Amino acid sequence: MAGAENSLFIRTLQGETSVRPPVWLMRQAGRYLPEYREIRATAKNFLDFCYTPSLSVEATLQPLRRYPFDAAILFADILLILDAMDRGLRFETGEGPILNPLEKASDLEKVNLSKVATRLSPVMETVSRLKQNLEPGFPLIGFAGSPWTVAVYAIEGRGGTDKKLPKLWAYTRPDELKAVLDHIVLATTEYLKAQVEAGVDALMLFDSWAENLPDTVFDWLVIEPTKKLVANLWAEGITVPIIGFPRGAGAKLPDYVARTGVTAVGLDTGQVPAFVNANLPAGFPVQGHLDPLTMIAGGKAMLNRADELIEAYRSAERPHVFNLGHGITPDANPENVAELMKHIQAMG
Ligand code: 1CP
Repeated sequence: MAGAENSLFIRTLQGETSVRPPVWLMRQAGRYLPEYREIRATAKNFLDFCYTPSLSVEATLQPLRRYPFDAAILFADILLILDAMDRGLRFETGEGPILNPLEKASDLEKVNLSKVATRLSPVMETVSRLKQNLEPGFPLIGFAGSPWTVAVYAIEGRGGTDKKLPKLWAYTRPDELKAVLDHIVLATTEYLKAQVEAGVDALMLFDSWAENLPDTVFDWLVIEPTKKLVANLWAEGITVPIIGFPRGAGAKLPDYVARTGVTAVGLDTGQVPAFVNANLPAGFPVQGHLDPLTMIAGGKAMLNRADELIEAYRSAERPHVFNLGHGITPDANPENVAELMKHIQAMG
């Protein structure tokens, strides 16, 4: 770790509590900021944007110029790993991501895993440039999609779906799906290892599609592959904190925390503080979970719920990284972000 051990963000992930929680927001770089839309318009498409380090560095830094966030997140996307695995990823305007739908696990076998990090080298270049640009000791978060969420995109071949196809694979072709997940675990290990070598101070695993799964399949679709990924990273000597974000895990959260080995857990908008405090081990760090829509609404809806969340974890002496319960939306009001930050900064 490049000197970020003493930052409020990393200390909180390591189990310390503080007067005010550290803050960053999921998707803090992106479309709600006019300066992002401006530089985004200079790139041919979103993939080119992600693979151009000067643009990705600038997108990462933009929100930090406006707001006193306590961490930066690498500007990239969870789907880049599928580009490195030759799934024909493209982003078409107004349509979101499109890929060549995966038909069988062996479609991934031709991928040379040792080349994944080489294919994604522009991302690592962005990381090293960021470490030169950020204040010494300012934490930078690297990330990847969790294996199940990446598999959902690979199998569906597009975004915004109900996960019908990959869930049917779970019921009718479980061995095939397990093989897909294993491939993704290996590729993601290479990718995250390269991000840490390039200088990120913490890792986040986005399991955006962990919601609405029966508990029996949640176990082998979400928990097991995440556990394997975390174990692989440890085996590579990686010691940076790992935040798991099983969005929509609900009552399955304690099991996820007990078995995956993640350092901290991201909570979604619908998670319940009293449930979290009663069911996660004492002192286990959490991150979240203000409704992103309050960043449109602003005012009391935003500030009162922020206070409630902060107080709920403070009174339980639970380390808490303040964040949203999901990504900030493109129609969020940047003035509301400023007001929220002012409010939390005033706590100490
Ligand atoms: O043209 C554009 O500007 C594209 C919009 C966009 C942006 C700004 C996409 C396409 N990705 C991103 C950046 C991004 N994505 C970041 C870095 C920015 C930051 O956090 O500050 C990160 C961490 C992600 C992660 C990501 N991508 C997730 C996990 C988090 C979540 O929101 O659940 C997911 C599911 C994606 C997939 C994705 N990428 C982009 C889109 C439109 C989508 C969603 C597709 C769908 O509807 O399923």
